[in-house]
Amino acid sequence: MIYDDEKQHDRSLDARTNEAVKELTSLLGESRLLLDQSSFERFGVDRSPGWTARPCAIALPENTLEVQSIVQIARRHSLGIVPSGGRTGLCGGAVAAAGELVVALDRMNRVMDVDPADRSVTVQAGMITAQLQTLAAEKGWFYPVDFASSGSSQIGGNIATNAGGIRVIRYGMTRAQISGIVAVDGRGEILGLNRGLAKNNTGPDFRHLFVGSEGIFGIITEATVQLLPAPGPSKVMLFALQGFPAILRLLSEFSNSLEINAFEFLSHNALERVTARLAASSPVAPAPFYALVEFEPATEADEERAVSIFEQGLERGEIVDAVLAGSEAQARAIWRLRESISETLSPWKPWKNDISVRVGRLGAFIERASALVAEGDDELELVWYGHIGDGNIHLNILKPDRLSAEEFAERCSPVAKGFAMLLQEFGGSVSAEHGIGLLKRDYLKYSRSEAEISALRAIKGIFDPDGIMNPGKLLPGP
Ligand code: S2G
Ligand code: ZN
Repeated sequence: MIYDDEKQHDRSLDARTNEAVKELTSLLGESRLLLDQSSFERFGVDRSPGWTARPCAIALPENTLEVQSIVQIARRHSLGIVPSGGRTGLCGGAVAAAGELVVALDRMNRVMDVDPADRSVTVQAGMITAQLQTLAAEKGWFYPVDFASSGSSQIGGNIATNAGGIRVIRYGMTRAQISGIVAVDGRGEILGLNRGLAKNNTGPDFRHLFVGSEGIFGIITEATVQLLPAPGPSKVMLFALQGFPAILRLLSEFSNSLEINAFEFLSHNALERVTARLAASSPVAPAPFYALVEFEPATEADEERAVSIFEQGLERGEIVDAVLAGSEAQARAIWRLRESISETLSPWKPWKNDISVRVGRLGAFIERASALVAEGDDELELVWYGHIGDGNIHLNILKPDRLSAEEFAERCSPVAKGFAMLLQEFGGSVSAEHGIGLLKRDYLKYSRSEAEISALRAIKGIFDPDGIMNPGKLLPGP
């Protein structure tokens, strides 16, 4: 049974749905099987703009066995399921717009185990990312994955979308932190994947299939997370730079001589909008671009090295200005300028290009991308920012007030298509960290081959033979 995701079935009137709702209510009780419109609006969407929530019901399970029973009931009644975590996604991956059952993990936020022997914790999927960071810190450990929405995103959703964020350059994406996953697949089978083992060579590791699967194979219910020793003190610098060549040279000099935790960049119009919104002032002189570098100096000499990189760049005329945060508070204030970009831009309902190429190809790619933009629509304002240290650029196109959402999408799609073709040429990704969801399905073919996509369909057919898991997401239409 494949949903025709173009049609908006109103499944709430469908007999099968009513039967399923009855069984789900007796399983969960009325307080955990929600049918009211405000719950639909709260649980039936994510942060991507322009979708209308049309679930048939919201289920709030408390453990893996309940999730298994929910999947069995949904399967019996051919009811689509949308797994829902923190609903911070940006590509419609957690949108229920076609009468699906939303399975929200919000009630599943318990710590199941803490194991000092291998410095790991096992938590339910609904644990908020920031809670996990705090739990790690309380034990003197460290959970390194961090991004602007970590205060509301859930670890299950972070795994399902392989969330990245600001520290990927040193610690990798969510994938690198996960040593075990419990999931219920579309057959209703409970899968215990890798079980937290550091070494397990018993064939292909399905844990890695579920990371980044965006709910199309099943629902992640628990995760075993490998934590790190707490890092040493770090330093934060903000550089004002003349252009991309200066940014890339700075990246190369830092990454070849210092332990970098983060290397971010932003364009001048990003900083201007953020400082206006926060009523804050920039700690550096104005310039076309800025780079935020966080590094962990092992010695005094490391800090001196960072300062000399600045001085040499200043002499070459590539660096306009820089500041080395003199306190924790100043470091946080500099980070706030970077982390506030997304929220600052949201009133303009931006078209978000979240793209990546290998770092060594960034220079050539940016040249071609900038030319593409220059040929484009000069009414559309572009804001460049992101994790350039990982080769990941967030290129947001702001919607002019006078354009409707449809007109804006029409004007953006040539640019988005141009980027997708350019990324294909550069072997890059049309979605570096935000995932595919509903929004980017048509661009998948520019980063995944037909052979891969057909294999992905076949694998989905194994874990989800009836196509009830997050129907219409990630995979382009048949
Ligand atoms: C960032 C946050 C999501 C967005 O700020 O790095 O990934 O809105 C983004 O682009
Ligand atoms: Zn990002």
